[in-house]
Amino acid sequence: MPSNTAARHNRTRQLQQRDAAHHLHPFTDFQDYAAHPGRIISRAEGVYIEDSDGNRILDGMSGLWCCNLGYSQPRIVEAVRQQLATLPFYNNFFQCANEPAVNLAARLVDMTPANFNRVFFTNSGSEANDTNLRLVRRYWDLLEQPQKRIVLSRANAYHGSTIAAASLGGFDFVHRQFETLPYVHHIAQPYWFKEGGELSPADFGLRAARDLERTIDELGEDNIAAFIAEPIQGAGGVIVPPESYWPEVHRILSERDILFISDEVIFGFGRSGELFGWQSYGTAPDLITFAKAVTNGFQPLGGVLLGDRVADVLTAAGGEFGHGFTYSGHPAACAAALATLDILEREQLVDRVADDIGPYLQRRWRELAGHPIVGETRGRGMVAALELVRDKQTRQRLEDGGKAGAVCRQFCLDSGLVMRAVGDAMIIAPPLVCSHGELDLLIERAGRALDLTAHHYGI
Ligand code: PXG
Repeated sequence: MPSNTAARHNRTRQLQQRDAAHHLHPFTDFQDYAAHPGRIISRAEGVYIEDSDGNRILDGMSGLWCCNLGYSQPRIVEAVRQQLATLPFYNNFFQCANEPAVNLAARLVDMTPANFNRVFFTNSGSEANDTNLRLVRRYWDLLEQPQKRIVLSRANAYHGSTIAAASLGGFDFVHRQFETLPYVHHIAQPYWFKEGGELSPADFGLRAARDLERTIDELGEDNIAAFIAEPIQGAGGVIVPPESYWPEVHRILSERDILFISDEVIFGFGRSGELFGWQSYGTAPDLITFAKAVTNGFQPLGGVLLGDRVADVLTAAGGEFGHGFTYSGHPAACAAALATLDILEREQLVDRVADDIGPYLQRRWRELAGHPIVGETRGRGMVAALELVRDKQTRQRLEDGGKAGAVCRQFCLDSGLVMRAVGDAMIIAPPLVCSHGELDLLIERAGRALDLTAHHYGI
């Protein structure tokens, strides 16, 4: 082993030991992590990450669904640098504002459909969803309908990790670890492959949508404040709903006086081929949650875009809105967002997803459906998923307990690809700037990982 390589390995081992000894990681089994130390990511370039041992890995997950423009964006870096040199921080409380926050608010409003004219900034998607609950509650109080308190969400949703956002989320194992908010109720999710049984996708989509109607009727429209949903569930496994689902939800909501929150933390800023995912499905949200790709993941920033229906009530009323964060509208984060949106627009990346790279990914991804252990492929724009099975007809899994996903994920990494496993669903959300050649490589490496997984299970 050459000595610089040996030195690098030593350094990696040192970091791994320190990491295991002192650093508690999100959504991680602490006991398991101590026994199986993580990979230290040291650098990134284009659509590749590089670990401390020098392995270059194609990042099929855009960081964590956020580096939509890839890792090499010097204009964003320069915008942040300049902002830190000019005004590294000032708050937006007590009759103050800073220039990047003002400009970003106006910019977001300009980009969004005409009935969205106000923004509230946070540092993350979780805080943005907490903010949504505060906005919704205040809205109904100001309209003197204080009995409208229940918020509906869906099983297997992900809306973040604060107490409020995790209550909105629909992961049972998470709910068992804390006391959830009593006024959040969950309805069915539109996950046809897992729960559709003998129903056609179209019939199952209608059934899942009508669980919303049934629940509203059961709990009483007068008691329900809002419904929150992701256009396509992301962390839940890229659950692309059957085409029948959203039109039916839209009908149900439009016949009732209930606010609709579209959680666009993953789909906002182009991933579906529209600026927001709800635009791909023709729904009409009153509130939009955003985060992640708004800064290309380079700075923490999230927020809520308020439709006029809510904003007009809140801004017409007197009385302080008792909510906000030290870093709401942080100048460096807002500067990063402004630079990100410049690139998104200048390079017409939303159109590129709709017309070129999105269709290309979907076409190539569907080729994997022919693989012996793939039960379904699905996707839209720049997200896609496949289901690992032993038997395509019966949808029998390779192994009980959703463990095959983790096996396949390891083979992906060994093949130089970051692909995420959600149980036995393998999911990708590559950068919107990927070339055709980079997507070809992604498909080739995913195919290799599938071959190795099949071999592992004796198929
Ligand atoms: N809403 C949605 C739809 C999300 O996907 C959040 C809210 C929370 O955002 P913050 O910025 O507070 O993390 C998210 C975050 C995964 C994974 O494993 C997904 C997210 C976060 C961490 C892991 O796919 N999404």
